[in-house]
Amino acid sequence: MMQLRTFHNIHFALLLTYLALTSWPVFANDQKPNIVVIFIDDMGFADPGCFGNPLIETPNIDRLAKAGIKLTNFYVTSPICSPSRVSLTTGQYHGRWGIHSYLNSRSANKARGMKNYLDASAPTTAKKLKAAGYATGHFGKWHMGGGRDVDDAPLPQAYGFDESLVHFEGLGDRIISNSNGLSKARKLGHGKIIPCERFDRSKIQVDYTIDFMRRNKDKHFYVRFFPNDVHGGHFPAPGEENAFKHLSDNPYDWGFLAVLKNMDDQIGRIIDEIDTLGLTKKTLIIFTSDNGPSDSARKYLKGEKPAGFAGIYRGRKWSNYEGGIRMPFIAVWPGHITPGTEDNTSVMSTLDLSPTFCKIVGVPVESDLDGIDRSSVLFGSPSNRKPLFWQYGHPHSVLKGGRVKHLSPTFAMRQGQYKYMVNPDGSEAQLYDLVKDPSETTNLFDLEPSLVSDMAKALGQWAHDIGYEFDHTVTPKKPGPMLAVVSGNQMLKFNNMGGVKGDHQKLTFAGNNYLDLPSFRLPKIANGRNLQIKGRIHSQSDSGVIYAHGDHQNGYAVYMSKGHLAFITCVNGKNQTITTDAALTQAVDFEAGWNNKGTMVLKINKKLVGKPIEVGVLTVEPVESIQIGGDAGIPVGPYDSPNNFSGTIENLTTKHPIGS
Ligand SMILES: [Ca+2]
Ligand SMILES: [Ca+2]
Repeated sequence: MMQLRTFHNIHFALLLTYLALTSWPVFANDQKPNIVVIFIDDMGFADPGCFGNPLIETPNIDRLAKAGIKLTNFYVTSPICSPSRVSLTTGQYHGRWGIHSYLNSRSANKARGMKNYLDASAPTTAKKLKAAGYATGHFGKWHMGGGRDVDDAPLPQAYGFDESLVHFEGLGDRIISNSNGLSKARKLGHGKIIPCERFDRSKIQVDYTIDFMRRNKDKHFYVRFFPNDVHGGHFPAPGEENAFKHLSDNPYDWGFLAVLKNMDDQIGRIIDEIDTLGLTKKTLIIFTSDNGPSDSARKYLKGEKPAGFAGIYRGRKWSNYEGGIRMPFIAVWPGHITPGTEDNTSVMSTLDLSPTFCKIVGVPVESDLDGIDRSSVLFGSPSNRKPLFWQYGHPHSVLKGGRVKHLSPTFAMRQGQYKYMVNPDGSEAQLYDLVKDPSETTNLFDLEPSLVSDMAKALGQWAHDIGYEFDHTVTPKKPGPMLAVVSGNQMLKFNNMGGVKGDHQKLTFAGNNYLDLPSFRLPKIANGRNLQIKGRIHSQSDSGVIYAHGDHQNGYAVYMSKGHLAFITCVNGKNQTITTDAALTQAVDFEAGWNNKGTMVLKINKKLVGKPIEVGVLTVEPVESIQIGGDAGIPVGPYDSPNNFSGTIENLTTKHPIGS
């Protein structure tokens, strides 16, 4: 990264020098547009009315669609906020900047091998347009560094913005909408802290956006409005959700529709102001979203479903299936972009926005951007694009979709009409024809071996170039039998070894089978993290492992021992065990775990078994993976591997708070 940073510093200096000497405008100076980027937080493909919202229209977003071009093959680079924003901002894959999941606290970022913020030497649209004479502003969610306990992130100004107003996930002037957040923000410093109501955030950000446009109406401006109304939870102004209760029997929809309407109203104020200022024909407006609509395993378990619509697409936020990464996209520029048009074939990415804007404005871009100029697509000439690539998931994050069918492999590639997906160990390889099968239902892996081989090679090369761990020597394999269990608020997918029956609500083990977690999905548990495993077990035999992770050096296991239930933890070769006094005679609820000080507890039917034991904090990660219904490899406890379990485990839930 140091080399990259240095390169950019030098390169940017050269660029500035070059700009001072020359320019090669695509449009004459008086024809260069202002550029307004509206980038929504967690808006699904089918949330805007003009992209198929089944419940309400979004009159102002729909107005943009009527005035411009809609693209239906537009992608972000990640199904989660921070990386998606980094790629939009830089025109480079976020992995080049060490940001693979959402930016969190310092410890959580470190645990996932992530930076705390986007390096200020990164190339940005704002730096280049500012150098070309544009006034630049960013108003809304930032989430490329700063906030929580990160107080040393550069301010938006370091990335080329003259003015900014963000909220808690950023530094500089910011609006904060809860009292706890206010004191934290004040402690963190670096900017003016403005208290506000949650439901007023977008109104205030639009006030700033409008003020910025008014003050800069006689020069060129580049302004970004990044609202986060539709990011869950949804907090409309009191009473506003009542107007939507008749539209849906899903309570989560009510607040969602109310905040969606508010956001649409605020976008309408921006469009109206551009018109009032007489700038409509001089302004390019871009509208899109940073990732698919939110997902939640817990909501589905309760028979509910999260709000927001991905349309026909599979997956939502946290998924590399289309619903997580394919976004609604509109571009408007009267006189240049034909009103009311739609392009259903051209692939475009947020990576392309920076080079596209720069091409239109006539400023050069760095040679190492991943994005390419796609202005011709916006101007009505559909064309093919070179392949796009994605990485999301372990080891940089465990946040995954809320339903089993939303759980995607961690790497993906789109080439033409085909999409190839695979895990870094070659597992779960999938190939889809997105033209014939946009919902990704039919895996063509067996039918197109040479295409799989070519795409696997290209994807492996890309992963290598970015620096991801990826075994590109391994032969890809299509998914074998798998079962998912609930881990935190997500589902975690295990290989089903030997035909375990049931699903995450009730698993039935026959004494000769078990679930095995692919090792690339292993959560981190060492260095003072809480752990909780709970569920309801009905054992059919006196012995058998319910849950095991690691071995007798470092690991833990819950197992049946002579009819008793035992919980063992091994730390650096020393172990402690808690065992029930009596043998189990019927189904019981159990909970085993330890806290961040290394104190372990076992509960049966919510009552403590014996006393908590100080076992100490694991200082190294267990070497072996997790199994449910057995213990593969070297056993954790005093039994022979694999010691398969016989019986049922209901509602098994694990919590590995790994700072995802
Ligand atoms: Ca987001
Ligand atoms: Ca083991």
